[in-house]
Amino acid sequence: MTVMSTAEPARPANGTPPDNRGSADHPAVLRRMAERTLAWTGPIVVVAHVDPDGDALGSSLALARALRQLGKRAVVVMEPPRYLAFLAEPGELSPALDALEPDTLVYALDAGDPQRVWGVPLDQAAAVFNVDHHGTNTRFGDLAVVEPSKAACALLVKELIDLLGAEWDAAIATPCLTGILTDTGNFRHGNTSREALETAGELIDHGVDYVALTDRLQWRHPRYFHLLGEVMRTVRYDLDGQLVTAYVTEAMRAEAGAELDDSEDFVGLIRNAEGIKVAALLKERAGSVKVSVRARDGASAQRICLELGGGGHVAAAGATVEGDLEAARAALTAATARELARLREAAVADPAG
Ligand SMILES: [Mn+2]
Repeated sequence: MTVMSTAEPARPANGTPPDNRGSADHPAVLRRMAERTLAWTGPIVVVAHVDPDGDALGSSLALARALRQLGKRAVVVMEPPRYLAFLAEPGELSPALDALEPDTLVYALDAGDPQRVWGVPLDQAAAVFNVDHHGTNTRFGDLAVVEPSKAACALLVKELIDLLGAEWDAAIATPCLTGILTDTGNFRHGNTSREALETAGELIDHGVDYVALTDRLQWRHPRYFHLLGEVMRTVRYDLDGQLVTAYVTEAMRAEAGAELDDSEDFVGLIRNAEGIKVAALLKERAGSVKVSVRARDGASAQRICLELGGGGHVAAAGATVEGDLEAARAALTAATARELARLREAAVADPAG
């Protein structure tokens, strides 16, 4: 959901609208991916973006489990946050790899560019297959399927697993549904589609314990709620109440405990502030600030974050800004002001729209 500010030549320049169109040939490319995967005799490594979320982990686990069922040597390389770790079996996830075995196929899921991919030296891969739903994806890899219209990468993985011919069971369907649930905010965000709901229904038919899954996904560490209290104390409104921000300092996180890495939730909470168009959580990290942005009512989190050197979706995006919290908030506020001005101009140009 969020994107590093690492310089990336293939990324659209600041101010250039990202390409949010899908590739018309996506079913054909997915078929080609499935064919090449079924013929692959070497190891297969499944990875996703840094700071993995439910879609990153869920998509990866579902695909790797399907591949192993088909007799492939497949492993997920990932360190998930604490609240998602229950999805993986003990020992199922590999720590970061310094080197790849010869003839390794790497699946990069839910990751917009090679710098976002966590845990493998991509340049050592015999082939890289890129499956993603971020409009800012650079279309890297030997084969790339990028569909920004998909609510979750897990929806593309669902299609891919069908094409691979794996037999669906609860172990594969549960992480796949997790990706859909978490990227749609439990079917509440604007990306919730008929496809997302229908696919969820299909996955539930494969044996997912839906009530247990949604309940478990919302569990948080007892100390999380103390951190939540601290962060909510920092809530501030700017731009005539249209921008709400809150922040997490390194000191707050240190006090709460290093294993408490669940603060991505907080931006979803302040997004519910009445009257706002843009919500942002600023997370202080050594020398930089990670900014998670949510937008509604036609405002684009993606445009704001592209301006800050990041990327993502229209409704949810992120960036990493160099400097301290105040500098990051100033840059965010300026970018948001420009985005709100763009919206007002668009409304004047097309009052009906
Ligand atoms: Mn995703």
